[in-house]
Amino acid sequence: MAHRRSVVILAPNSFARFLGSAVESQFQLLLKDGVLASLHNLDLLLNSPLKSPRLDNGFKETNPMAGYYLESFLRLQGYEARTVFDWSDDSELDNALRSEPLAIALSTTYITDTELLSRCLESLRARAGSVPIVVGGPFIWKQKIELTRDHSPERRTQMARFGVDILADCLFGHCDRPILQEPIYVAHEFGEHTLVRVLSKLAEGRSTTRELVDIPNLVLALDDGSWYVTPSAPEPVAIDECYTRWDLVDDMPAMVPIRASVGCPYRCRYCDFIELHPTVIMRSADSLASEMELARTRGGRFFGFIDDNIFLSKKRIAQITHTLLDRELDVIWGGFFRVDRIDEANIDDLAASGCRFGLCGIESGDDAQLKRMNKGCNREEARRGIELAVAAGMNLNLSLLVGFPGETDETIGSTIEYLNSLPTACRGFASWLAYPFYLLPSTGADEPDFRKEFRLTGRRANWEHATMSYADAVGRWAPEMFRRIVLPYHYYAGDAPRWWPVARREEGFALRRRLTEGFLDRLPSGEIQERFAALIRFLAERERIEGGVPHWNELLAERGKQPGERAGYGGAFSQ
Ligand code: B12
Ligand code: SF4
Repeated sequence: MAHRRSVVILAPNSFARFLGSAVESQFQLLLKDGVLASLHNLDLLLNSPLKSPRLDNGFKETNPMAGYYLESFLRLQGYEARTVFDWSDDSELDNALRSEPLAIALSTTYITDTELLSRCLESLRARAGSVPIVVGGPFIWKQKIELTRDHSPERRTQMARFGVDILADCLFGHCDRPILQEPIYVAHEFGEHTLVRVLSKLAEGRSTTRELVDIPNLVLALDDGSWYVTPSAPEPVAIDECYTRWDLVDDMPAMVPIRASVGCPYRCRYCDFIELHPTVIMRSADSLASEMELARTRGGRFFGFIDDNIFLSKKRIAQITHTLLDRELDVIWGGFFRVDRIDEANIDDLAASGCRFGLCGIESGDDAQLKRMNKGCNREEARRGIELAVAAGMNLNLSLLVGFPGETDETIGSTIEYLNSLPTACRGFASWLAYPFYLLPSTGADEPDFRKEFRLTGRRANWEHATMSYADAVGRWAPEMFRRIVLPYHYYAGDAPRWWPVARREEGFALRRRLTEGFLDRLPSGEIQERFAALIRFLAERERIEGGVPHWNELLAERGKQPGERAGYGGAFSQ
């Protein structure tokens, strides 16, 4: 008999158990257990007095905010909610299931396609017996957007000309897999209030499609394999009041996720963030400060903003930084932002308010490409922001979009030349990451007129246009860029220890790069060892290696998991 008020939220921080590693991480050197070989981690392994120091695995293991938010939200509604973030094996899930939950709420914040969803559901069902599974979050919301926008016969015929089978591409198109037809899908921009309505029905023992159809915002499978979409209705979400109640969650994360706004006013052609939250809503300064103060009472000081773009305008930057400074919150923060919004007038406030890292979509160093992407800035505007930010001590991850329509060897050449002209010897540093273009439904690039102009066919990781294909972008151009760009490849949040002098950091990057290239070039083990030893001698305190440098395969993962060998799955796209 299920416990009537218990709910398990499954909000995984990684799907490595189903997917392996992503294509954009093909140049990242790995330690033995798959953890990133950041300089910070190597330094800890070599020099820490602890036997097993806690290593940092960067953003890939960042618990999604949805897990914390939904846990506190359901607790406020009187449920005994408990979130499972770590799904690297089933132990945490099995523990949570001992509460005999009324339902499992699976979050799709990081679930990006139907194949991954079905693998998750199969694995979950095997552990959960007959407990109802409710699935919600951005992937499900996107499927409904596609269904309502794309599924007219005219649109289907039109898209078929570009090699896109709309029905096969969408979860709510043709679906013949029973496992995908099982769950109760909540399809809404938010969805938490709909979830509560579903839970109260389940608590009354009512779980059939017929018994749920009067709840809005659901998509339910019918016996004949088709889908029943219940009417859409707004949810009473007001972002000033609806924030994570940090006093109600079990565990505080090292980096506290927080939201200052939803939506983005820009219209970059490759981006589908904007489709998720079509209206920009900004949170008030008071509300933001209240949440931060609450998190501070539980020891949270390091905040990761989850906004699509924190820097909505220069006025907004001023509002956020002044709030943090006036309230003397003494925090460290960062997140996705448009670096071209940084200028001489706001950089001092940004640094003083604790802004220390940015995930910045640069996309390209070629102005014609930026124009085709409708990026809304040129390369010199971005350069100014980057230079100011790194000089002020911020670490930036500049992500590139490789292979967007119009891309040629010349445009890639401009990007390489641009990145190589950025400053390196500053207090903060910029690293870069290559995302192959991933053609998403509901983006400007998916539109027929744009497709015609660039002879663009296919979707997701199966595209081709007049001058490039996905396979070229991943197999040829990304490695070429890695070899020619001098900035460090992005090794995630805390790559080099912050207290290192600049020269030491740069030398560490150069030595690790040589080692990475050794793997890419498939050098014999002896030569790998030479490069590894040079890095270790540089990093380790002398007394720690008096007995000699260990063999590379004592510290690093086997060759098959290193750059040049790892097969990656097609990931999403740059910001
Ligand atoms: C911030 C962010 C990140 C940050 C997270 C930092 C942090 N501190 O948490 C970082 C940089 C780590 C990141 C990484 C990635 N991200 Co990201 N990211 C986002 C972003 C901008 C916000 C996510 C967020 O936390 N929102 C706030 C929470 C509260 O909202 P939410 O998750 O949508 O949940 C709400 C509802 O959806 C609902 N809900 C959620 N789950 C459930 C479940 C049920 C049952 C119900 C009823 C409701 C419900 O309740 C919540 C409150 O309303 C979104 C874009 C966006 N605007 O959503 C992309 C997004 C989630 N990312 C995306 C992707 C693809 C990735 C990467 C795979 C990219 C890559 N190739 O590396 C990685 C994956 C990382 C991993 N661990 O596997 C995609 C996912 C696409 C999808 N699901 O279809 C998104 C949606 C962007 C996009 N393309 O549209 N990301
Ligand atoms: S890429 Fe960033 S700036 Fe451009 S529309 Fe998307 S969220 Fe906004």
